[in-house]
Amino acid sequence: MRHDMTDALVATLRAIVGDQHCLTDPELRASYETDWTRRFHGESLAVVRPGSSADVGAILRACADAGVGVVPQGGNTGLVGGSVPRGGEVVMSLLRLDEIDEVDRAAGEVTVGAGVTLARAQQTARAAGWDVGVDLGARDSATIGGMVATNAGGVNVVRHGVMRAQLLGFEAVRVDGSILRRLPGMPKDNTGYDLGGLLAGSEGTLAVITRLRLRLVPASRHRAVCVIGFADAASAVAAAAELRRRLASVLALELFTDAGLDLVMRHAKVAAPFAARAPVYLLVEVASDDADPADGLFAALATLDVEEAAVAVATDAASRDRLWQLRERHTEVMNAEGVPHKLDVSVPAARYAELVERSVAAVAAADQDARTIVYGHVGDGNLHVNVLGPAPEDDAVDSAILQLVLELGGSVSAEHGIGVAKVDWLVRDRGAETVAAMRAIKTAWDPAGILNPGVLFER
Ligand code: FAD
Ligand code: 2HG
Ligand code: ZN
Repeated sequence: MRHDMTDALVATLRAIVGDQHCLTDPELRASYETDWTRRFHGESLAVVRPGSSADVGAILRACADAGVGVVPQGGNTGLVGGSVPRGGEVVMSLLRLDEIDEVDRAAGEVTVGAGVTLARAQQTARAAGWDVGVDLGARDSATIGGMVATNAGGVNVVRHGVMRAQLLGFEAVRVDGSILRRLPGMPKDNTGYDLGGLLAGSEGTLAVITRLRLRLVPASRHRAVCVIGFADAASAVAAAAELRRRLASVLALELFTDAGLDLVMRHAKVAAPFAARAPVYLLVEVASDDADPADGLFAALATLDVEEAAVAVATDAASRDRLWQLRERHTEVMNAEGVPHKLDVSVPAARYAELVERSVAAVAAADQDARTIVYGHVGDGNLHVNVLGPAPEDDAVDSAILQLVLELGGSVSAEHGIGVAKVDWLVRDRGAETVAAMRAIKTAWDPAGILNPGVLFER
């Protein structure tokens, strides 16, 4: 594009948001242009920070008129490269849309701006005796808008479902500047197409989400966490299924391996759960309001074939947090080891243990020098295969894992989305007819391809 045209666009953007919220200096743009893993990077024309839905509409209209792409961005904690520019787009940071309404205590609902972080939404909900149904390790930075845009999952899906299931209303701005608003928040509201449900998981390709109405879940007064060591993945998966069947109080079922534990202990300086080491670990959290869920957990553990020396149970908040760190800090320590290739996948429950075992072998066959660490949300069939070693642009190991997942009847994206990382795999996973139907939706909402070009679909 000609310089005078981009200059004119930047001048218009400055007039909309003010100079301090239109960043063109490369140093000021830098943190918006590289993703959390450092695997994805691109330069933007400018970073704009709208302060209202009207600003969002004006920015979208200006960019559409100039034919310049827009990359919506929340906390920039996404792990598939969808929140950073590919080259020459305008990054629209939604962090200033950070208003939170009072919790509607009667309904157990709250309306929040798209830029509100999960941690702030949790604090607000908890102060009113409620909680947010989705929780994840990036809570201090991830925004509710980004979490809806990716249809985030996290650690409590086994009990409360994914982000789409928390959504009772939304406000979003289309590329022509028009505002869609439906915020009253009624659990039963079958009035035409579920456009909020469609925006959940749309990864910034259909509209910019500006406000959200969330259903809240009751806050649980009593909690207990335990970590159990197993000889192999199959035993851990079988125990997870049994605990889920026996205990209505199950809130989280997570899996990690000794290789991951080793890295967490080394980098994060967290102690092992117990003296004996095991190849595979299961973390279980139970929570309830009316009775102490630890009693039920102990009774259920007694029926499992586990060794006492390989079980750690925590009931007070500090010890529970220590056990959680063993699982939650995996993502951070992968980054400390290098620039990881992250494959977020899911398979039917019956194939999960096989995926754990075979993914390590599949990576070794594709690259004998690569290191593979797996962990994930076993209660949801969701595994995170992290590979260290290959260069960021070398995707041989990515292909090996995703091919295996398809063979096992799984999905190439469980909770992080397609982003730019898995664009080539969308059609292999969903088939040409389904992707054509998706493209028809994209074309109807964004005919000129302004919103997040290169994400979900090839440009
Ligand atoms: P961003 O990274 O800024 O954006 C993500 C995508 O959403 C991009 O495509 C972007 O264009 C789009 N987008 C953002 N805001 C908007 C908006 N307002 N309107 C339209 N589109 C928008 N994810 C999980 O699902 N489960 C986990 O357990 C989990 N744990 C994590 C732990 C760590 C330590 C880290 C770093 C990440 C983790 N993630 C997890 C991934 C990430 O936190 C989620 O994908 C989260 O939903 C991204 O939110 P964000 O605000 O950072 O979005
Ligand atoms: C998690 O479950 C996140 O910890 C991040 O989804 C996964 O680090 C990853 O690959
Ligand atoms: Zn996860």
